[in-house]
Amino acid sequence: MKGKIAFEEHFAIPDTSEQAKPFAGDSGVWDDFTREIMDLDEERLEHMDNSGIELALLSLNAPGLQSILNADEAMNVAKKANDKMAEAAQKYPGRYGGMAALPMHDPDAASQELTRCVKELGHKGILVNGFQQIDQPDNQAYYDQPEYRTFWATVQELDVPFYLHPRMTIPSQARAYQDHPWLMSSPWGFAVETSTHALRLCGSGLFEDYPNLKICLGHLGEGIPFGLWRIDARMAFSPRGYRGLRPLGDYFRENFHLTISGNFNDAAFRCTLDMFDNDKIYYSADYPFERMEDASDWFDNTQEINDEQRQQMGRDHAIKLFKLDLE
Ligand code: GRE
Ligand code: ZN
Repeated sequence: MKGKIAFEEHFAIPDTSEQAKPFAGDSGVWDDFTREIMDLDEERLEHMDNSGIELALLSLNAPGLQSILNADEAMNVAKKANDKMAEAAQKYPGRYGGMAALPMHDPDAASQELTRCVKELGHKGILVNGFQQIDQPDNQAYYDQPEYRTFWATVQELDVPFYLHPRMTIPSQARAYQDHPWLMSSPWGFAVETSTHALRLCGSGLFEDYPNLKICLGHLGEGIPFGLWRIDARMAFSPRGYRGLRPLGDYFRENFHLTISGNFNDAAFRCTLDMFDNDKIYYSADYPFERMEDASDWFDNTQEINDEQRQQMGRDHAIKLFKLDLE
């Protein structure tokens, strides 16, 4: 399928490129990987062409700004990353757009940079890499915390989607992963960390206060569609501390949007299609952690959807979600 739109497509700037090193493994792939994640020119565009991606909304690699302890330093890197995305969008019109990188230490500063990104740079959404570490490595902020309500007010007002992207649990919290570093990152820990954060948002009353927020999750919803029935069933018995007014599944179904990034599997896709509004499921790849060609080979051919649905998920509904000036 041609004309696809993808929006979990990562890049790095020199300030963040070293962060992904542990994920590249011990072999010689690190040099290739660095080249791929830094590149916003011919090589990336060639992969996009080969896999039928017309437009990629770029985002900073994980953990990005969220592991930079100092607020000023993180803002400095944010501005460079956000400017870089705008530059790429200008250099290759119609091929790139931006998902704002935001330091989340201070909700007001985050709102200000977001406003600059949307109004001045033309970014289409936000991508934040999970919880924010602030000042001390062990100080983690989750965005259901009350101090973030002013930030969410800005997001709702600007009406841009917020992509909650994975990052790893920090070492002091990772006893369950001890002696199993492989378990901590993208094979498993990413989904545990990110789904927990997403469920915190659902259970905090956030979507009662801001019912028009649009939260995106990758990887077919980080496992939540599979667990959704059981979550609501069990919460009938133990809803301790739950601050939603309606069942959690209502918020998840109404306020969330899911991409197929990095989860190119018919069985998982069937579950997501069954559990979730098909108008809020979208294409994305997760380059360079996944091959765009792999994402497209699967998405373009899976028999779980027909070609009309493919067109909607691959393109039309993303145009609507991001209010893109495209047909
Ligand atoms: C990803 O997006 O899938 C990812 C990162 C950073 C490290 C590993 C990884 O963004 O898989
Ligand atoms: Zn990703």
